[in-house]
Amino acid sequence: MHYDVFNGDADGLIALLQLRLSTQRAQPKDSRLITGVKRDINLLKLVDVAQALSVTVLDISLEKNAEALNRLLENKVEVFYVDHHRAGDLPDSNFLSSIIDTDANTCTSLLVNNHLNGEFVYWAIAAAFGDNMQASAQALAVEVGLSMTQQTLLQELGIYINYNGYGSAVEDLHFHPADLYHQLLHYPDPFVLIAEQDSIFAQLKSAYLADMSNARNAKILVDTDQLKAVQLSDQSWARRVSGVYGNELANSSPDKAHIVVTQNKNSTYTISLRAPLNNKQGAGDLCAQFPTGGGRAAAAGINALPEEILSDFIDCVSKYYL
Ligand SMILES: [Mn+2]
Repeated sequence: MHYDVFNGDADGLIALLQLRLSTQRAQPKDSRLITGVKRDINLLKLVDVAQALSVTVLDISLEKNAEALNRLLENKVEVFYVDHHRAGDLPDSNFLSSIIDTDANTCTSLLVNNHLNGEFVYWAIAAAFGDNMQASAQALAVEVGLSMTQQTLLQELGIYINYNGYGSAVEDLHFHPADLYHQLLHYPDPFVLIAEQDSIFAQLKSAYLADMSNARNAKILVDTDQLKAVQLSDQSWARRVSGVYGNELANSSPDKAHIVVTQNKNSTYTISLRAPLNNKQGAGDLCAQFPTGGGRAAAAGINALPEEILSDFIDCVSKYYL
């Protein structure tokens, strides 16, 4: 049995899409999918070691999955690992092949695009836009000769697929990422999907627009030259839209850090922190100072910040970016 383990956001999902659209032509791969909401990155431990012959792992931190990875390798399971998050020390094993690059301007789908020599470059561009890698996505789009209109369409597609991955549980999502992946497999060319009436693209677009108009009315906690923090309520729409709303805020004020605070049921907050786009550093380290926090230098989060230390966290962030 082969397992495909992927982050349920645009980057993870489209990384797999590119690989399987490609290998579909050469050798159909009958695989078991393991995925979840974007925040759920402890996925590798869900692989059944006794069943697994090989595993492809996409867009989840190797460091956070090191224990499960070592167990697979010890059991002679072949692992192909592609990612751009903190990796820690790479295990030394003949059963591991990996493409790991933690550069702030690359993402897993762009790494897969290189690996496949650009075979599904339009999908890779959509994924890079979805992961909010504007500059890299635009550069690649220009390189392959896309018009501004085409770029904008791929950007929308990436944003909507990425948006679908956000939620505290898969029940919050419009589509389970595995179902979405299966549906998208019918479209080697994303422009065919985009042009279709009542497509997944159209469905995600209208859902996204409705959630975003709710988010624009969110309560503003802090708004200074360095930092803007907003708070969303404890509802499915808020859990879905928090990440992409954070991207929108970041893009509209590139010199500010942004915090989106979402109320949880158990007196904690889910935190999404974005470093200023013009100073992509520190977010991961800031979040890692708090329990259940972590992430990349440019974008990071805390899954359950106790209510009483929200103001400490906000102080910490605003001092850091002074
Ligand atoms: Mn990613």
